[in-house]
Amino acid sequence: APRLSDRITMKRIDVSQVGAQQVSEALKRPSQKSAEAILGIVTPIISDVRQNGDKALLSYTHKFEKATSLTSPVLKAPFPESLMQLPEETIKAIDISFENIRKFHAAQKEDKPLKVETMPGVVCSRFVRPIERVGLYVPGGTAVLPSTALMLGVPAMVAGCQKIVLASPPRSDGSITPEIVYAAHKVGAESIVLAGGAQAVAAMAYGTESVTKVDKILGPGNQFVTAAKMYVSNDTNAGVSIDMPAGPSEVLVIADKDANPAFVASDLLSQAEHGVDSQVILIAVDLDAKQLQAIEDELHDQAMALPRVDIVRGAISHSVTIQARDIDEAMRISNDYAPEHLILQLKDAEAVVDKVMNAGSVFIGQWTPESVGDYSAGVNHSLPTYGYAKQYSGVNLGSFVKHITSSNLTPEGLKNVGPAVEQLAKVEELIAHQRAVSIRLASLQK
Ligand code: HSO
Ligand code: ZN
Repeated sequence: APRLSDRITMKRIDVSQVGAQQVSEALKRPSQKSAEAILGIVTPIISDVRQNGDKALLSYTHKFEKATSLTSPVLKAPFPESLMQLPEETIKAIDISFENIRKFHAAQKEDKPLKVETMPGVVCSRFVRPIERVGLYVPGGTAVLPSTALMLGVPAMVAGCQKIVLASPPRSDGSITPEIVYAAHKVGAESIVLAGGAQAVAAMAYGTESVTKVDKILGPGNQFVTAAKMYVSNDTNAGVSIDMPAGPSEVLVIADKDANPAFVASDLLSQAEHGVDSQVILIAVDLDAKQLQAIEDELHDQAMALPRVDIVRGAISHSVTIQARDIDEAMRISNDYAPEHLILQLKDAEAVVDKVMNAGSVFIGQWTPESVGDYSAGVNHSLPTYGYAKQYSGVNLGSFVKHITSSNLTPEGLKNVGPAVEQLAKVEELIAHQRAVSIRLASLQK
């Protein structure tokens, strides 16, 4: 166990002194429990909720959340005013954040369908429709996260999803944080499922007597929630999809000589305080020993003053400072790591954005801490972790819609494209396909 006085410091690696192998070794994410072990735990819970509905769901909430007084697992809208009593400043903060998130996600709307005439008389188009019912998982655990309710709920509202179901584990007295109820109210959620973990995911995937079955489940969560989301999305009986695989949160800060050591340290710590499994990476571009020391001193001093210093210690123990020679080297390492959050504390940060290939969300320049994006700037904070920024986008308006395509041909269009279809159908020996064209072309000949 760490002593209170133990220095909070990240290990250092100098790229010019070690091989590429060692750099990537140092950037390994903290390993996760094996998928099978977790699945072994969540599978019986999922089956139980699927078979026994509300009764099973409630019993898990009694057991895991200790909320033994809870008698109904669902709160239906309209939510009573008494459940969203909040200080004026909190309401104001939620309202401002709500509005910025709404603006940014509304701007992601495609205002008119895409339409292309691929050949004369052959018109292809693509249009958007909202996913009808969505389930938004808002984690409980060591911190209450009303911001996550906004990050998931606002785009669902903007997309026009008809049923927004929010799930979050209740407190041990069976109640739900008023901030979350207020956020649910603002986004027009139809209900709040008072449950967490695999049981909440199962309830939304299959539906119960009182929980609405949804078409897609989104939101971060611990390994049990993630495993349950993976499980139900693979079960064709559920007919449900998910946003993305989720792992512990992480940040990568790239700082040069221009960066303010106190700012850099504060950004590293705001990620480190999320959880002992969080990872924070600093890439120091051409900093000398004195500058590195200044950041490390700040990190220690600021960390010691934090209420969550014990969590910070855990996170920092598997975090690292990498000394790079120049921006290009730093960006190569960053793109390879594919951070959930990338903070550029660089002299000309904006010019470096072009070099970003893999990242969930980028924070540009010294006046842009990650916290602004976590809460209020307007960008989404539900982002790909664990290297999945290589192939996934963060939650956005597109996460709540599907695209439908259509084709529309005139007789001329069928004459133009028909022969190609007939020939390919012949090659595939699918004669009904061929006939569907030839029968029409023949009728045009008459
Ligand atoms: N940084 C977290 C989001 C969050 N921060 C919520 C504060 N509250 C993961 O992106
Ligand atoms: Zn955060």
